[in-house]
Amino acid sequence: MKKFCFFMILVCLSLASFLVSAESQTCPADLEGKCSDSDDWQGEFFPGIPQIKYEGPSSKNPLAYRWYNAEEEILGRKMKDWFRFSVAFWHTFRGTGGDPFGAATKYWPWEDGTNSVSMAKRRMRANFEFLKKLGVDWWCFHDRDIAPDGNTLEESNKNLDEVIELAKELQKGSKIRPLWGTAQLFLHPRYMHGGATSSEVGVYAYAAAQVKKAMEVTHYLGGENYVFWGGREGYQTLLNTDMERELDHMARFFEAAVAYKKKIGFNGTLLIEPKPQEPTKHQYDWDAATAANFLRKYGLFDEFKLNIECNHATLSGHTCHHELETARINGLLGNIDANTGDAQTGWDTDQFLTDVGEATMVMMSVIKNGGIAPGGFNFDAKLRRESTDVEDLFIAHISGMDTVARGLRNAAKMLEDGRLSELVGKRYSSWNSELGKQIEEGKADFEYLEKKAKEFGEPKVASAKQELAEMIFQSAM
Ligand code: XUL
Ligand code: CO
Repeated sequence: MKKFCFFMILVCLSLASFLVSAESQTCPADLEGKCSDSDDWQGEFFPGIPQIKYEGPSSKNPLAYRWYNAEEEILGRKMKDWFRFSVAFWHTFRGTGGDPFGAATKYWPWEDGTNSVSMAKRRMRANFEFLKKLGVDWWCFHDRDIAPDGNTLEESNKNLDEVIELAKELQKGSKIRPLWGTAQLFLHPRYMHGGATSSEVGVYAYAAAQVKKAMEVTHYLGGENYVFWGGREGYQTLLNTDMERELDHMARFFEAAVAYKKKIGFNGTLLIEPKPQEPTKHQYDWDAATAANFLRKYGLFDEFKLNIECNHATLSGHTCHHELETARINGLLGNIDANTGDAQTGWDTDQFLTDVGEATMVMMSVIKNGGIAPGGFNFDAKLRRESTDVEDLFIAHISGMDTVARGLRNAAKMLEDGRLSELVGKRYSSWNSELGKQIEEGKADFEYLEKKAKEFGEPKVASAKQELAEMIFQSAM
């Protein structure tokens, strides 16, 4: 009986997968499978979608920008240069809508249900059409998103080379380049204990070989940055972990990456992307301050910057604004993975940023930083599981771009208005005194301060004016 039940489950599962693959097609839906014989189909992937244009705030067209006007100058710089928007290949072209409880919900018409090299090439063509229609010049990738893993390192590299050659050809005559590339060191079971921090030396070597290749191809495509996100660089329990040794290994790994970057003449910025946990219980690049301390300890401070992701910020108990400011005041703000989390959900939901207040604070940091080039705004964000139309991919990016564009306009308005910086200046005005100057210049020891305290008597303490600060902030929205 048990055997029969198991057999029936198998039958049902294969029937279900047949139904699923019967739904997927190999070229756009409106061609009704006419291009299904071609391995490397080269038609239009988004036939119903026009070039996305700026139509202004009153437009009701979901396939138009309301706030993002690429060529318009804000604070002396074109909007497109403030943002340097990028599409994340892994979410937009590899996201399936699957979650730990449910199967994939997205069956893009160009997918044939395989992870073949020809499918990878078709996706790459779709990526370039998507970027062009959106008017975005950058995209980001992991090595294994864009090309299938092989049985050996050599085979994986060969697959990658084939897809990279196509990307090189497709970017000809356009400004499209990778904003950054990275190596996927978290999906394959070999990385279950980490890559650079694995307890197995062979895994460390394999991870190094993978990063070496990913850096080479990023450089070959004219990529501007290279990212390290250590999703499995951390621990599940300290009882079985030599944390000091693992952190030393991670530093050696980064040193080798710096040396190799210089050797191949890659001038892109190396970026560490902090995240506190998920998938690992504790990740070593917990937040911006932890990553900065790591870089300082190991003498790597001048070789790296940080890629701040807003949803990672909230997972570490901070706001995105806090993480951006921590990176900025340490001279480490290099790139933004522009997304947001869900206040009720509590994990890395990677949603498109749609909160104008949050976006305004993000842009306050970016303006103070003088921009983030050669970094940019990478939409490390995905459609919700229930959004399944091809046009949703466009709508989501347009909405995310418009949100930060509104943020930029608001932040600029606030700067020109001047009341907020006046409030902050006033709050610290006691520090403009002679004593304040002496302290800030390191010329006031404890004995001198005690003398001053006695001289002044009980100090006056002024209001922090938090509500007024919020009122001014609101009036710029
Ligand atoms: C995971 C995450 C990654 C990195 C690149 O949370 O953000 O996709 O951005 O590896
Ligand atoms: Co990210």
